[in-house]
Amino acid sequence: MDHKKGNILMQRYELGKLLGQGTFAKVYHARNIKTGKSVAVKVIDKEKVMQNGLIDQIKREISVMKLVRHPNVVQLYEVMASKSKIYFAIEHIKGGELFNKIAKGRLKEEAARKYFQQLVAAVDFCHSRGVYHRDLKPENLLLDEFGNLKITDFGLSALVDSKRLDGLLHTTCGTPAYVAPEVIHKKGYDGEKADIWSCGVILFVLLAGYLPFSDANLMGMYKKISKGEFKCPHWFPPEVRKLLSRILDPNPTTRVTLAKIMENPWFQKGFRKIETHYIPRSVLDDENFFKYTESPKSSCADLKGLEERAIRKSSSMSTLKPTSMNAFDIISLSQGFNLNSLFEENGQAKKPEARFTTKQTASEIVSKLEEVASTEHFQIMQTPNGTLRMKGQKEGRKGQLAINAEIFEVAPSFHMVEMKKLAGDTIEYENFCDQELKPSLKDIVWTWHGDQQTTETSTKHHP
Ligand code: ISQ
Repeated sequence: MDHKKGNILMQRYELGKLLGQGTFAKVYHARNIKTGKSVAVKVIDKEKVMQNGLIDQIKREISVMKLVRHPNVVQLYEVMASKSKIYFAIEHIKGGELFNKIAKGRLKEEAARKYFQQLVAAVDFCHSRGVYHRDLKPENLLLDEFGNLKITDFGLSALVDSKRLDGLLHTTCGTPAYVAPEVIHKKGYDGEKADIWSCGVILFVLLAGYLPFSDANLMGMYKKISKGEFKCPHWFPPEVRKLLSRILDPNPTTRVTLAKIMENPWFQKGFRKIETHYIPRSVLDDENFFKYTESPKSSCADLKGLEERAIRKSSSMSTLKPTSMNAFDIISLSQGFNLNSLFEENGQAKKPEARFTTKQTASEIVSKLEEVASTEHFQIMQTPNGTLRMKGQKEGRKGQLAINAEIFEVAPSFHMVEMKKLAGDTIEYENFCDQELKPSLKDIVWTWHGDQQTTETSTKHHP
């Protein structure tokens, strides 16, 4: 195994015992050599991922885990890759699976409520970020040393799900007991409603010590799930029975929402909403951006100095703040750790957005973009979420071209600018980028990323 040479991974982590094993991944305990900190390292076989057409799902896991930082969600610290493997360094959770607790018997009402509150709060947070788990079950719920719940396997579970649920063929991979009826019926489902259903099954299991939908055979179980046919044991309090009947509603459109669950008096008892301290990149896309100008603390010593920073100054557009990048973002984007070879479809790499790195300050970048916009007859404006929007004045084949430019701070004197087409014709956009934008920006660009030809040309100028 190339990753276990002398048990040292990437000269950074000393690999220890196997913590768990799934179809596509193994999870090891590991120790950061420099800091001594424990992490869990998830090792994914690239070959297997390729063969099974799971590239998109791995990409999803990366982007999903990047978006969610919540005290009840296992955090992804960094991603590494070798020729044949992808490695995720993940927050190490010491208390084991919640599943092991239930295996010893049902929980007391107070304990069940606490886990349910943490589960619902974390799922609600993820949903507010547009992230759905789709495979919530006790095996994916870990406990930390303080007895707090941590949800693991965001994204990866989604891929296992979609593979599993093609009929009854893949049931050996896991149980459908936590899966919503509309997911089983493959009707095309709402991830939010499906997760709510799974939370209901989990609540039942915590309080009962057994599953709400079970049968001697799988078909029987599916039938019960489809009808929402379950019986509460005599010790379930009436409020819980009522709540469960609203959650385990087989009709996703009438199923209760998370907001309503959180308003429920049984749920509310002793519930303290946790303030989230980590500011994921996605938060910068809404009005909350303006609330977060302080550097949030890093939870991982490795990431010190690379964790999110915000800068506040920009000359021409006074409120524009570049989005900060964390170590994970940098690693994902840097050439040395480039996962692009993994992200190929039918041997053809997908064309990513245009990105360039620059040693200019944010205000210099903005000034340059303003200058380019004016010479190329583009209108330029700053959006409320802190990005720049360039809008062509000419009517193209598919309307006016609109481009978004987001500035990320890598280090105080090093920025990355990500350009994305928002509207208009793709060919016109690409022509504009190649023929106008790139030549106009050549004075400030250190290197272009994501476009092989231009990258090669500009790397010649690297210092
Ligand atoms: C973190 N800590 C312990 C075990 C784990 C298993 C899977 C994913 C993350 C983990």
